[in-house]
Amino acid sequence: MGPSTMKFPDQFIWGTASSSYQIEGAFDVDGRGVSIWDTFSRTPGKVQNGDTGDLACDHYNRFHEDIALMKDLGVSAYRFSIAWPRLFPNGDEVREQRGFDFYDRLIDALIAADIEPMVTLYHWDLPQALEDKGGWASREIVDKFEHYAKACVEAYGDRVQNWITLNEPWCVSWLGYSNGVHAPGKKDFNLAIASSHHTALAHAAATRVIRSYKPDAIIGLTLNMNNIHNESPDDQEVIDFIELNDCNINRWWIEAFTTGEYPQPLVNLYGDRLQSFMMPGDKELLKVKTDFLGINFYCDSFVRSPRPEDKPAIERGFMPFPQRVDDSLPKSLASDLTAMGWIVTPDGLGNLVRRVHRDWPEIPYMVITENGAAYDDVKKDGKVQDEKRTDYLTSHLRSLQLAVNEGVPVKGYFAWSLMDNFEWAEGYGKRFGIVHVDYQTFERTPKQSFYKFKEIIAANSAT
Ligand code: PNW
Repeated sequence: MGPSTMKFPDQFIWGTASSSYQIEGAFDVDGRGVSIWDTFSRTPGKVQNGDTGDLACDHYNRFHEDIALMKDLGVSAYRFSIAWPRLFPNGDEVREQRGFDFYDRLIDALIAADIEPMVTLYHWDLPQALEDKGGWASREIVDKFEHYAKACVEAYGDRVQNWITLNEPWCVSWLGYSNGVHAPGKKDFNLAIASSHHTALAHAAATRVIRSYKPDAIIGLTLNMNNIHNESPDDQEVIDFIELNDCNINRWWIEAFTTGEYPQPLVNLYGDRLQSFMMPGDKELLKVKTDFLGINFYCDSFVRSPRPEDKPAIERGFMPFPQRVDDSLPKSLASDLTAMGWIVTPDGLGNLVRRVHRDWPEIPYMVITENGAAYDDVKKDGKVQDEKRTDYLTSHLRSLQLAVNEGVPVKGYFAWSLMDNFEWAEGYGKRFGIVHVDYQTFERTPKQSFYKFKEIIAANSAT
């Protein structure tokens, strides 16, 4: 069987993924409130080139065209997120009906195109008014999120079966509140610990409220995960460091919803700082039946005996992620980086889903909710020959397919991303799309990787 005829199970879900702030634009349309990314991107020095999501891909006005692209691609599902500030501009209980109506139109158009909507409730665009009250570092957020989740399931639950509560709570907590490279740009270890706890509680609360309104809903949590390799296996410091970071990135939210408890090494490290945010009964609140785990996979990490400049991060129990290019990387990997400076480790995807299945057999199944790569594409004669992205996608799919064939329960794969978009702190300079976007004209041009992905999907679709 050749690479283009990789065989996945007949029911396998093929999709593409996006998020509201990264593609919608229309920042001041139909009563949308201000989000933390509006504020952050307007703060000088926070986003490359001073880019903002004001216009982004203008998906708000062009979603029919984008659905037509997905139709051509042949996907059976689309993962997108709802912008909380469109529905509740001030983060309180005052609804903006025009915001609700937008997602009604989007969902109806997807269903009419026979594309299953998979809704992420939170992909980082928190109403600024809620950040002003402490955001994810304040426990109040849990009730606010539950209220928002309830409004969403009431509005869309008749048509949307698949729900993801939060996208990458690790990034929300550690990039947003500890190292400050993402909105709201805070740099406070304690706030990140608080956010790690409140996002876990919020997942559980939202899951319960969605299920109470829609008992047959399929509800998951999406985490960014990776395999962390030890390049200095004899160094106890490295062994400990990797364990802490595995707890921080991979285990924290999974163990919260499967057991109601956090990994012991981090409970020990955080000590009273964590206990001050915990309340009696939290164990029962954290544990919640979760139908699937969404995994966003970009690359593995490699660690070796730390250099002096890594020490401060290590003392905070926090590893730079994904691993920077430095002398810890095996040479063969360091030579072939994506435009993000990230390494390419296709075997990691198969190994990661094997690990999740082995360590948490109680998780019913996984979905790869993001996987992809940024490269400096060149558009020439109306074409984008993105060889490297094409190789990235096919090699990761091959790795995934081996694991699936061994019986590891993975039910779907969503490429990140349908189109080039606002890549957070990197602005528009980093392109992850399988469709090229011209930010002057908003013209969409499918890249070579789009046609390759289309071929793989077609070869795997029951006829
Ligand atoms: C994910 N990091 O984010 C997000 O879910 C997407 O919105 C994003 O566009 C995509 O990956 C590509 O970056 C991450 O620096 C962003 O550690 C940054 C990091 C990890 C994940």
